[in-house]
Amino acid sequence: MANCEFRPVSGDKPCCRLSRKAQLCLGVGLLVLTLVVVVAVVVPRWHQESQRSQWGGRGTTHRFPEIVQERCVNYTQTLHPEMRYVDCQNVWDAFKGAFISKHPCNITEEDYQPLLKLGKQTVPCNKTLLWSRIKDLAHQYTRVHRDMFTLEDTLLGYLADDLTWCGEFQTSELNYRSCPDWRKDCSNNSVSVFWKTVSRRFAETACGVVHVMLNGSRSKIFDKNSTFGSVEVYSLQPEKVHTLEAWVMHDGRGDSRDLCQDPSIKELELIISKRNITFFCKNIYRPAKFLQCVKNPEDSSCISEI
Ligand code: NGD
Repeated sequence: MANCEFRPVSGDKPCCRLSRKAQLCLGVGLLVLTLVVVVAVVVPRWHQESQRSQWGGRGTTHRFPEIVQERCVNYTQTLHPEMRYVDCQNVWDAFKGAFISKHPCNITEEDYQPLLKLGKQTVPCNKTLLWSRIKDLAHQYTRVHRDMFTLEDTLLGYLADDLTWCGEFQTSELNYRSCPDWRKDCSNNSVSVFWKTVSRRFAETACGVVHVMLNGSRSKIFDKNSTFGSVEVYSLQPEKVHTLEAWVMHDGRGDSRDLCQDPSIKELELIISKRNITFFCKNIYRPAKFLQCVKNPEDSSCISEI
């Protein structure tokens, strides 16, 4: 290697210009330094970033912490002031604590127990509405029929509905780039385990007649692999729930088939009867009319609707 002595060029004032050799040495030195910085700082960061974006699902919803806290305040102060006692800071801490720093594919129902404790809520008997594959219509229904509750009309369901969240193993960060997809990556991810846990508790605490809205336009009207079919159906307590009434919603195009005779509905009936719960099924042929009649039950055209 060149002998790097910093000598002024002859004839020039000392210290003002460097010899060619010294310039070369300085250049090589700077290059080496840059390389060291790239290897030591940039490469690990890049590796971390690429690790972060490894999942096949959408990343954490933008402003997730703020949205959850805002929703908590809105729910407990405005929508359900009887829950004013809930401390939303504690709720957020418990929510975060369930998944932050943990491997996003290794979340357990146990992790959400502190949050469940803070979000305890009683739904009156006969007022629980479950749904499967027909969320919007179920929500339109409870928006009109305000004494009925879907899971998303309770605090915990309300906090999380339509949001995505996940953390990163051994860091306190949220992953905004990607989260595990429950089909492609893993089922024990923060979102799926949350819904499984809160759905189980929601069904376990139901009493009287429980209703479920099902989508008559789907090939499997009742799907035993859905959350309703795999969690909620088995969490209803026969000591408290005497009847499950299914509403099979038609697509509103005058389809007059009796979808209560569908083989998947028969399968549901069998599971429910075996659990000592009575099963009823109703076709709702015109969902739009049905909603109108929920709004104006006195209307003469509504006598035959549910
Ligand atoms: O692991 C999963 C899963 N993770 C996310 N989702 C999952 N569905 C599974 N079957 N298994 C998503 O849940 C799925 O992509 C849908 O966007 C959403 C609801 O699933 P859907 O329409 O198939 O209906 P499910 O029967 O699975 O669930 C509806 C019932 C309803 O009575 C609520 O009380 O279960 C409760 N819930 C479960 C999951 C999600 C609500 C939600 C929700 N609000 O997003």
